[in-house]
Amino acid sequence: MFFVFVVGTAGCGKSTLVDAFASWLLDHELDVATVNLDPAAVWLPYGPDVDVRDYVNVEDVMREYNLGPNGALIACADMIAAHVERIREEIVDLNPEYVLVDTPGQMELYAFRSSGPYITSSISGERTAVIFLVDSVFAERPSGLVSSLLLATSVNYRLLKPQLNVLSKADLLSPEAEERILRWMDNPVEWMDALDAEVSGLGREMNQRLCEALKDLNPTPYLLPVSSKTGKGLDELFAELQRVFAGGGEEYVT
Ligand SMILES: Nc1nc2c(ncn2[C@@H]2O[C@H](COP(=O)(O)OP(=O)(O)OP(=O)(O)O)[C@@H](O)[C@H]2O)c(=O)[nH]1
Ligand SMILES: [Mg+2]
Repeated sequence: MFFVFVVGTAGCGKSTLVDAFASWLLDHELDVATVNLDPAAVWLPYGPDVDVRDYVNVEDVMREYNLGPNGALIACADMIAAHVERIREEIVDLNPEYVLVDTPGQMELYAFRSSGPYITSSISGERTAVIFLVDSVFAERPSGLVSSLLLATSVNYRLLKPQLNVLSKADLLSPEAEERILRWMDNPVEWMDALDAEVSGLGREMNQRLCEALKDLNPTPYLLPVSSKTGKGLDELFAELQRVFAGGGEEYVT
């Protein structure tokens, strides 16, 4: 079994990608199971084969413990950890080739609390990859790309799995904007120039240092443009995941 965890900021397109990529795998006659780890999901574009809401319901937790929405989500994250064995059994019983895992919208709850990395390592197997979605809306600005890649790096640091960074909702970008973002990734000097034009003063100095830190951490950064709406990039996403699973994953650690 190959496990793929889809992670990213609220509304960046995680659930839609799980839906689109599951359909892509099925169209290519590959067996796939979808797992929803978001206890607060009201509606999902796919019917999850394994669903954390069968174990933990955020509204029940709010009522039972008199918690607000964020407090309840924190409690849910910890409660899910208590059910990981059963969730893992459900997945193993299905025995698919690919397991696509949709993670909670509140990325910091998933990645930064101790339960998220614990859940990830408990339900996944040896062949596990993380897809981190960088929302196109943020990446269009040079400083937005810096902060998105810093987030990608902190998720990588927390989960410690081979990670593939994806530019999501690529259909919303003009061809010129997409090219520009990919050029910034390849050419830090051009990225720094764009940062200088965008921000002044303290922000400028910080941008430069952060940009350099990102380059130090990953001298060959990679960002794959994908659209779940048009299907653009899904072939490449599969090919890149194959490379990660084949053991060439080190290069994707951001
Ligand atoms: N144009 C376009 N819209 C997209 C794409 N992927 C997702 N969206 C839209 O973005 C919005 C959020 O998508 P979701 O898949 O729910 O995002 P999410 O990351 O699962 O959201 P949360 O779980 O709430 O954090 C929806 O309106 C989607 O239709 C895409 O590739 N292109
Ligand atoms: Mg979602």
